Amino acid sequence: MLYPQRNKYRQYIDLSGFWDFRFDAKDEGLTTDWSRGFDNGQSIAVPASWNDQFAENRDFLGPAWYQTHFYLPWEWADYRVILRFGSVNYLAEVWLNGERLGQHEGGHLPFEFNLTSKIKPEENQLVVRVDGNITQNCVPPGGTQANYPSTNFDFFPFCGIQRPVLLYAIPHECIEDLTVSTFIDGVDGKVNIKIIRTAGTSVKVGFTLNGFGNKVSAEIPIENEIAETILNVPNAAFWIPESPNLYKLTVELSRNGITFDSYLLPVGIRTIAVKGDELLLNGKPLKLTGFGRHEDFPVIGRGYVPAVIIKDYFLMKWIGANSFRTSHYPYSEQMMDLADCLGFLIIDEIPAVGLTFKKEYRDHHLELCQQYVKDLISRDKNHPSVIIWSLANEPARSMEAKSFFRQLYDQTKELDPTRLITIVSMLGLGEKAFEFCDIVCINRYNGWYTEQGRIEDGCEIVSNELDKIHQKYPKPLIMTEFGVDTIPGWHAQPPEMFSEEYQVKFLKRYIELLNSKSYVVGQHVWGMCDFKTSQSVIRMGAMNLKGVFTQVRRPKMAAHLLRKLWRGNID
Ligand code: GCB
Repeated sequence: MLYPQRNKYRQYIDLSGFWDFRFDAKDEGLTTDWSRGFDNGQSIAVPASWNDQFAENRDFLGPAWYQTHFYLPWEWADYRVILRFGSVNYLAEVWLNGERLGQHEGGHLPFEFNLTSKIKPEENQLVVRVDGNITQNCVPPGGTQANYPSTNFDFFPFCGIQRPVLLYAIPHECIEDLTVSTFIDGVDGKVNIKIIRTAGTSVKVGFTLNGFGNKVSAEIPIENEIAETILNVPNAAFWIPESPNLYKLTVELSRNGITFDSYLLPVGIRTIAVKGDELLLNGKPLKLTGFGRHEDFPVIGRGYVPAVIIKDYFLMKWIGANSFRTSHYPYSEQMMDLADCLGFLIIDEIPAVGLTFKKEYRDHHLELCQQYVKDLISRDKNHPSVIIWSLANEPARSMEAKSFFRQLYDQTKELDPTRLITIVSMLGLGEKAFEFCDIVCINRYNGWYTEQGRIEDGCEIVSNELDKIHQKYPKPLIMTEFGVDTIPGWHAQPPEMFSEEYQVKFLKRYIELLNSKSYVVGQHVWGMCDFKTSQSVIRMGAMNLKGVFTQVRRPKMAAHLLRKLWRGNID
């Protein structure tokens, strides 16, 4: 799936802004035809979660209705016109001018509708019904814990249209998709490009890779819908976090010397692999420092806010992080683009958090996870920043889990043999999926949920356990979560749970421990920032306070500690 772009042959408009909105507490909208347009709406910002925008209904998860109107730009008359939603959580049903376009299940991934034959030259009305209620049949599953709103995970189930809605135009005959994979041969780079184009008569496709004093081109005729070529880049400038070199790949379709479509893709030449206990980027050992985190900000919820993305990357650079995990769902496409430009490495996770493997839901869960894998790879496959696909966070212990993940793993490998695959588990030795995962990812909270107030005891347990896990699964290991809730400004000496001193001590001891084990190739602190979650007795103010920054991005003492540990004494 290619992201819409603007050039001589392609255009898009962003439908973001204030839309009309109505809660539908009685669920009467479907039977009383709100799909044809509804009255008495209130204004709502799109994109953004609805939960924190109003004084009431924060915990109401739907259904709710959105509507807006738009005109087709007149110069688009001869184009294919597509409507694209970046993310709607959780279930979306869409109508154009009263006609049902379809529905989509699952937040955080894009979906589209072809409007070409449906759109009117005059005003068009777009209506979207969103249901954010998550049952146990959903992925992620809801409704299992005593928290409110009830979930089977620890973040607020924000709902609504959370990322941009775009209307875009492409030529009827066009570049449908591009898949780029890169290899290294000594000092040279090899860029493998697969193109899918609209079926039709023979065309020529031109590939030009430009950058760092190099321009490499190829032109090939294509008869079929799919064609593949390899560009050799002598003395290539490889993509690494310290120098995230991006070449510009231009792909053009032409017939009889006339170009009729073009697409520009940034390309980072890099490889990722594991060998023995090592994680290798371009053949060289790599250690990850960084965070598990959330898309979360006051008022906007899980909505797309460009300024927060910039701020977060700035803070991650400041602190010396080179990586993060998109816990516990795919992040915005703009976040991924910037990671390529700024040199961040990403563990890219599907929204499969808290899987239960209960018999009655398992088949649907697997189907959804397979769809998520397909859609995530289709969306993110061309990002050099993405090095690992994560198929789940903390699945439950179950006899069924291994075969569930084996199927997902095989599907993922087949779709993308160039990246590593993992699941993030709390089961440790008991996680059977580690037998086939490429890399082991573990979350640990000893010294917090267990060994409360006893960091040393917690660390000793973790240390012994890690060695045992590594003996059983001799692969590189990433500690994908470790952290403690910390009230900013709360102090205690000697350190006590919830105090800033306790967070500092906990992170320092864990990092010393992780640094002492050669097979540990990554340390991701949980979490980067405090974030909103459902109400429960263990979540003061309905917040998870394990951030080293507050929700509004102010550093706690621990942020300064991490900066020292990860960047050295720099000032
Ligand atoms: C975990 C989960 C994460 C929670 C965290 C916590 O293991 O993966 O979603 O937020 O623990 O703070 O309890």
